[in-house]
Amino acid sequence: MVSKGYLLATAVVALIVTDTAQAETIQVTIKKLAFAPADIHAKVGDTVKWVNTDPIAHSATTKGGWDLTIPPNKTASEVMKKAGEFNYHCRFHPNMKGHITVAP
Ligand SMILES: [Cu+2]
Repeated sequence: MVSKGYLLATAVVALIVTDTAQAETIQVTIKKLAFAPADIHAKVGDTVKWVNTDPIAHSATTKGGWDLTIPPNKTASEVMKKAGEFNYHCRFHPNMKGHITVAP
């Protein structure tokens, strides 16, 4: 006889597994001193991955938050932990700007 408690626990585990499987990686390419796309949408738990195709280093920097240096021809990733609207820029090239909307 399978208890109701067991069935509930199984359902909860299934939900968690499904949720994890939905986390996505969103790629932003850095090319010729620009983030492309410059405006992206993510959910909490998603990873944003910057791919630097330039021969020089860049960063993805947000005030009071993450600050990633992305060396030439390398990548850097950050998991989005907070919902909200985030402007970011490149520390080395203040004209390089991006925006991320993170849904809960
Ligand atoms: Cu830069």
